[in-house]
Amino acid sequence: MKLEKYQIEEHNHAHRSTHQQRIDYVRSWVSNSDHIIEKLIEFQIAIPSWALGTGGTRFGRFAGAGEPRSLEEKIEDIGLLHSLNKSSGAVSLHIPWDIPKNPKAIKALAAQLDIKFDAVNSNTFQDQKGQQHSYKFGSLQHVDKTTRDQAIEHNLEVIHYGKELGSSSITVWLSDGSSFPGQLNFRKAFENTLDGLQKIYGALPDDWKMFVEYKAFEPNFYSMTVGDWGQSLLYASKLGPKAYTLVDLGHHLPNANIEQIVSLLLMEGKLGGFHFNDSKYGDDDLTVGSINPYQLFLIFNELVEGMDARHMNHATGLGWMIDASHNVKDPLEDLLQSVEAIMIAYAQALLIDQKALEYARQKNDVALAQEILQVAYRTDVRPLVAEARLRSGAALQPLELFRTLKVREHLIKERGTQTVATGL
Ligand code: PSV
Ligand code: MN
Ligand code: MN
Repeated sequence: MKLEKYQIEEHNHAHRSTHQQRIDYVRSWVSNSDHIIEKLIEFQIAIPSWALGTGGTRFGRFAGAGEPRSLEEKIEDIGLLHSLNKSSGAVSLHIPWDIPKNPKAIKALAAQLDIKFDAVNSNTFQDQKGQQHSYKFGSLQHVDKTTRDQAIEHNLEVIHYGKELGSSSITVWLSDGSSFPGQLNFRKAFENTLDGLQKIYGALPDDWKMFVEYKAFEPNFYSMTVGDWGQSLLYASKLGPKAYTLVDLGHHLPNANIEQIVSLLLMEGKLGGFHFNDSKYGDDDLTVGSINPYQLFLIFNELVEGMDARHMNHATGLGWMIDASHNVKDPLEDLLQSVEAIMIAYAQALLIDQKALEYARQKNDVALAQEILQVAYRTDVRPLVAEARLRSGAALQPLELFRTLKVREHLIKERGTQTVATGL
């Protein structure tokens, strides 16, 4: 299924006058609204190839209908999202879940839909059919060298696919760790892992980045070999200038101050990018902004301030990716909501009067500092985000249009109820 230009235009026409009233109101008191709208238009968020089907939990998966049956159909789904919001112009692939069997054709299809390839992800957290050595006791940390070599080889293969598609980064997330005290020699596990990462790093093309993703717990419950930003930063620092830390919002212990972590990684020039999602308890992988949108806003405040201080381009300076996938919502509707939540948090952060905030800090005026943040957070910036969509040819209300056009129903007709969707 493909959305036609006239369908978007008709929808926008029907919403035009209400939108005009709303945007005029915001413009009447937000002096830099055009600047914000331009920034929003540039900002693109990569959709994970593993989130286009219903995710599920370790207890089960309730597959939806009309889900993509191939990588081509996943790219087409992202094309649908992108025509609805013009902010989803990238995909992040997970290998071997989504092996591009014909990279040239996949690349051409993506280009046609204006979709770029963000980081490719390796997978040494599951055993694949026919795999010689098991990752039950880890991959890069493994006590057995042949298992470690196999994991390294897999990562090199992922880089190879990435090169063919025009990707320029690899995200390495390891489930390595231990579930019981005594199971692992922490130092040796770290050293083996570093050695493996060094070999992978050595195979990176000059203009590539390596993102080292950390996670506090799960699937291992006693220790994780890349368990927090400290360990990730340690690896990234030892690896070299092309290695960075990747922050997945769901990978922290409860109540962690993620915005502070973001600020310091950025200060060190070691923040590589994000896996956006939301959670109440742990790695819940819920829709971005569905539980704690204030935290997301505070993270974007650090990003805007920190990236401006380092003269970084907001749109291209970091890897902006979603990593959320679950059981109950239509995956495409869910992703539209996630992208919207990110754009809202970004727009709110762009509203912050950073000079006034700094002044309040210098005066130790804590109440004023809080006011400045909350004035921005409590502003309804949705008309700005909608205006950015309007100007880039997308829909004023993407979710509503998705439903009015019965996109899922069309996909079910095309694809039936079969699904090959993967994901954790
Ligand atoms: C692990 O929880 C993770 O966040 C990593 O990014 C994986 O690549 C992804 O989820 C798999 O679903
Ligand atoms: Mn992740
Ligand atoms: Mn995760």
